[in-house]
Amino acid sequence: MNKRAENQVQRAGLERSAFWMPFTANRQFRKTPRLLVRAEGMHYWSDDGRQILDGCAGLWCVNAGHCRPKIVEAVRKQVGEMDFAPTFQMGHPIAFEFADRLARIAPKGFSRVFFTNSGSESADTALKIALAYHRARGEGQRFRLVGRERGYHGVNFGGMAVGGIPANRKVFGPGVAGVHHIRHTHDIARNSFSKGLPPRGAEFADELERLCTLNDPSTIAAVIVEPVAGSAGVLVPPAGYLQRLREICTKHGILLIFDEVITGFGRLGQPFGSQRLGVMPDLFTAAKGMTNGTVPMGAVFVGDAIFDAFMQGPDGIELFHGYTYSGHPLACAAGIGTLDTYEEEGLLTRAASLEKHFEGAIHALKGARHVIDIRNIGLMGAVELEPRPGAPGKRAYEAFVKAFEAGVLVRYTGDILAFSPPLIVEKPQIDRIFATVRDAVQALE
Ligand code: PXG
Repeated sequence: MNKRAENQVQRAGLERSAFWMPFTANRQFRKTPRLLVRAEGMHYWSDDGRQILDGCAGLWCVNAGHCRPKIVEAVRKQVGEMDFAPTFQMGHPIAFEFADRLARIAPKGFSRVFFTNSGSESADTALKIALAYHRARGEGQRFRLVGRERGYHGVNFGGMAVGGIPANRKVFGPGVAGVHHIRHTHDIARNSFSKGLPPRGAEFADELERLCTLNDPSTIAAVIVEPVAGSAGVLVPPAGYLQRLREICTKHGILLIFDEVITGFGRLGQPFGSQRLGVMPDLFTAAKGMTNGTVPMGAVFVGDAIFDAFMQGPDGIELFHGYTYSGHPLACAAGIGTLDTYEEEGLLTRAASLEKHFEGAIHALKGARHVIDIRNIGLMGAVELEPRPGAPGKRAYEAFVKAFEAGVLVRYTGDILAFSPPLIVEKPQIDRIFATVRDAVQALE
C-alpha cells in the first residue's frame, strides 16, 4: 500500500477511535484530522509527509526543540536501568540529583523542589503548600486563595478554582470554597500594540488591597498569578504591576505564588520569569520545559523560609502530599538531559538575544486585516484578531488551520493567535512564522 492509501485507512479508523481528545472539538477534528507523526529540532512532520515549522514549542514545552540527542539518550538509558522506583519513604539518586540541579538554576532562596507530574498538579500542590504553611505557623485561619481573571493554572480542582478562563470553569460546579479573583490586566484601549511591558495598568494590582479590606487580610493564604498569562493569550503585566502585587502580599503576610509553567526555563530570556521581571514570589510552579516536554513532569519551587517552617514540627511526615510518580526516574533522566542541553547551548538566556528580532517580526503584522492588538515579551507573543460578528473564535481557528496547511504550527485561543517557538529558533524561521501568519490572516473573511 502506498503512503497516501495508508493514511486514508488510518484516518478512516479515527472516526471510531476510542481516544476522547482533550480540549478538542472531537467531532470536527475527526472529519478533518491533523496528525503529527515525527519531530526533530524545529519541525514536525505530518502524516501526509509535510514538514511543519513548530511555532509554539509543541504546547509551550519543547524549549530545546524536538528529539534532542542528550535527552533521548538519557531516557533510553534510564528505562533500561530502572523503570520505576517509589519516592515515599524511599529514594533513588537521580531524583535528588535533578532536584539539586534545578535548585542551582532557580533564583536565590529557592533551594527546595517538590516534584509533580504536570502543571495542573504543580498549581494544586503550591496552593496546598501555602495552606499547610500558614497552618504550621499557627495561622490556620488563612484559608482564602486569590487568583486572577484570565489566569490559567491547569484543570484540577484547585487550579480550576483560582483560574479565570470562563469556559474552563462554568460547567464544573461550585469548586473550592474561599476563592476570589482580581481583574485581569488586558487593556487594549490603553495599551494596544505594546512592545514588552505595557505602560499602563499597575493600579490593577490595587484590587488585591480591596479584597483585603473586604475579607480581612489575615484570612488570605495566597495569591497565584502567571508572571505573563500564557493560555489566555499572552497578557504581559503592565510596568510596576507585579511589584505592586508583591508589596501588598508582603504587607499582609500573604504568599505570592508565580505559576511559571510557561514562563519558566528560558521563555522570557532568563531561566525564570521572576528574574526577567524583577519580582520574587514565595513559591513558584514549573512543568513543560522542565523536561522539554519529553516525559511529563512538574515541580513546585519552595522558598527557604517556607520549607524551614515545615521542618520545625514534630518528627514524622511533614507534608501529607505527593504523587506515585513524584520524581519518576524517566522524568528525572529527561530533566537532567534537558538541563544539560539548555546549559550547553545557552538556551535559558537565548530568548533575550532574539527578542528584538521576534518583536520586529510580530509587530510587522500591525495593519494586517482584522488585527486589533499585538504584544510580546521574550520569545512569547500574540496577535489578537477582531472577532467575526456573531462567530467569536472562528477567525483565529481558521488562521490556525490555514497556517498549519501552509506548514507552520501556532496556537490559538479565542480570537488570539499565540506564538512561543522553541528557543533554538533561528531568525529566518521567525520571519517565516509571521509571514505565513500574515498570509493566513489576510485571507480570512
Ligand atoms: N499553569 C500554566 C501557567 C499553564 O500554562 C498549566 C498550569 C497546566 O499544565 P498541565 O501540564 O497540567 O497541562 C498550564 C498549561 C495553550 C495551552 O495552548 C496551555 C497549557 C496547556 C495546554 C494548552 O494555551 N498550559
